[in-house]
This record gives sequence, structure tokens and C-alpha cells, in this order.
Amino acid sequence: MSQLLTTRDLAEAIGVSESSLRRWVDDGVIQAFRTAGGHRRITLDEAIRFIRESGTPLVNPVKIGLPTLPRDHQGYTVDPTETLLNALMVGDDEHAIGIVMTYFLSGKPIATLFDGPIRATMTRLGELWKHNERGILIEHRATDTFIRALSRIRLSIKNPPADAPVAIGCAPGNDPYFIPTMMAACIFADNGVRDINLGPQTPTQTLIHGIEENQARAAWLSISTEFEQDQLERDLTPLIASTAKLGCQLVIGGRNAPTQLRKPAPHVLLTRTMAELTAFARGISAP
Ligand code: B12
Repeated sequence: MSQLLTTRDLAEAIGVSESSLRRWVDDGVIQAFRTAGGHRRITLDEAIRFIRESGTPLVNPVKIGLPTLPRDHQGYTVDPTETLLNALMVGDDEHAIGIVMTYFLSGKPIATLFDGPIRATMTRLGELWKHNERGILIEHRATDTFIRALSRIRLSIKNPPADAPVAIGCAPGNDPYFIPTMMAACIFADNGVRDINLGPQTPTQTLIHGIEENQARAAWLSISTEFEQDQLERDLTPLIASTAKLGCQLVIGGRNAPTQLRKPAPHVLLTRTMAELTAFARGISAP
């Protein structure tokens, strides 16, 4: 997936004429370089950036080396969870990442990819260890594959401008789950908020330092591990107090996030999906 594209490849992928595409290259709308023979070449990452930012539909992904999404017998695209599962079961990470990237470029909001096929695939793989002795191997390998796909998605989203509001977040101490906090970072960046992802196993105090240091307007906490109620309260209490003092909104979500707080606080939002996080991020970035 690191090949260089010709102007014809990209033109055919997005259904425009090659002459329009050459013009966009020459006007600097698409970054390209020239070979020794003077031919324009475009990196796949640049093509992905252009397709997303311009909102141009990807009509023929195969032309840029990406797989097509699965279709039903009438030709309509269908949920790619089964295709992802099949690829991940046999360790075909390139196909799995390709499917994720094609979906990402299909024009649908990224929250639908995160709450939909990626979550569904990981949930199904999480059941495997009960029936299949290779289950844990497959699950760990798939986690790595999705981490790589999400990195690629994040790199394809342009960094919001330096004066955009900042959101910082993580999974708490003793919570090793990487994928959901990466998703949250992508959601913020895609909605015009500068994202700082501190990753899994992050002590509460570290998040508080990060909020202070970056004057973050929002913080997210993704809780996947099942914590004792008392430990969770102990972790959350200083975070809720500090965010209130610093004028920072706090959004808490994840499989094992609390559904309510003992003492509700107006600046804290408990929510469950990346679709809801998208609405929250838009509210943060709105002037
Ligand atoms: C991968 C995985 C692991 C990996 C994680 C690797 C990594 N670095 O990320 C490792 C190997 C570390 C692991 C360990 C364990 N795991 Co595990 N794991 C999983 C698995 C298969 C996938 C998790 C995942 O990434 N899902 C994908 C994400 C995207 O889905 P999600 O978390 O639901 O997130 C969505 C929403 O919750 C929401 N969301 C998430 N965060 C946020 C944040 C905000 C702000 C918002 C708004 C929304 C939001 O949006 C996301 C997209 O929709 C799950 C299966 C499952 N059902 O999830 C089991 C699973 C969670 N694990 C399980 C178990 C048992 C364990 C272990 C106890 C195993 C062991 N014996 O050691 C340990 C416990 C570790 C711990 N301290 O908690 C069980 C838990 C059962 C239960 N009681 O709930 C599960 C359900 C598997 C199963 N079916 O048995 N695990």
C-alpha cells in the first residue's frame, strides 16, 4: 500500500478526467513530484488526504491499490465485518487495513466505521478464545492490525490549525486498551479539535498535567477495564475537580464507563459511542 500513483490511476479512481487531475497537480491542490522522465507521481497518502478533504467519492478503489467493499447481489455495498473477520482470521492484515481505508474514503462519517465494523469485528474476535485455541493469537494480531489502520487514518487527517481548541485524553491507569482512545483522537482531529492522545495505562495525575500544560478545552477518558466502583470514584474525583477548576469539559465513555456519577457535574458528559463523541467534538470546535 505504499505505491506511487500516476495521474491516470488517481483520475480513474475518483472518476474524473486525467486532464482535470493534471491541472489540480499543477495548481498545487494535489502534491506530486516528477520522475526523472518528467512524469507526475502521487503518493497513496497524498491521494487519501485529497480524497477525504475534497469529499470526492472513491468510485474505483482498485485503481489506487485498495480493495472494493463487499457488495450484495444487487451491487449495493454491505457491512464489511465478515470480510474483515475473514481477513484477520488468516492474518491478511494488508486486506483488512485496505478495507478500513476504503471505508474511510467512502464518504461516511468515521464514527460509523468505529462504532460499526471495527467494534463488531473486535467483539466477535473477543469470543474466539472460548472455542478456538488460536483465539488469543488471532485477537492480539487483529489488535495490532487495527492499531496500524487507525494510525493511518489519523495521519490522513490534517492537523487542525495551531489556534484550534485542544482535547487531550487516554485510558486510565491499569486499563491497557489502545484502540478506543485512538478512535477518540481521530474523532476530535476530524472535527477540527487538536488531539493529544496519551494512550492506555495513563495515571489520572498525568492527564491533569496534560490538561494544564495544553490549556485543553476538553478531555476524554476511555474506560474499557472493569474497575471496582470505589477505585473508579477515587480516580475520577480529582479529575472531575481539576477539570472544573481549569474550565475543561470532560467526556467519559467506553465499555466499562460508569452510566452515572454519584455527584453529577455539569461539565462532565457520560456517553457511549463515537457518534456521540462526534457531536461533542463539534460543539467544542464551534466558534
Ligand atoms: C483486544 C482485547 C484485549 C487486549 C487489548 C489490547 C490493546 N492494547 O488494546 C488485551 C490482550 C490487553 C486484553 C486483556 C484482557 N481482556 Co480483553 N478484550 C479485547 C477485545 C477482543 C477487543 C477490545 C477492543 O479493542 N474493542 C474495540 C473497541 C473499539 O470497542 P469498545 O471498547 O467497545 O469501544 C467502543 C465504545 O465502547 C465506545 N468508546 C470507547 N471508548 C470511548 C471513549 C469515549 C469518550 C466515548 C464517548 C466512547 C468510547 O466507542 C468505541 C467504538 O464504538 C475485547 C472484546 C470486546 N467485546 O470488546 C476483549 C474483552 C474486553 N477482554 C476480556 C478479558 C476477559 C480480558 C482479560 C481479563 C483477559 C486475561 N485473562 O488477561 C484481560 C483484562 C485486561 C484489563 N486490565 O482490563 C473480556 C471481558 C469480559 C468482561 N467481563 O467484560 C472481553 C469482552 C473478551 C470476551 N468476550 O471474553 N484484552
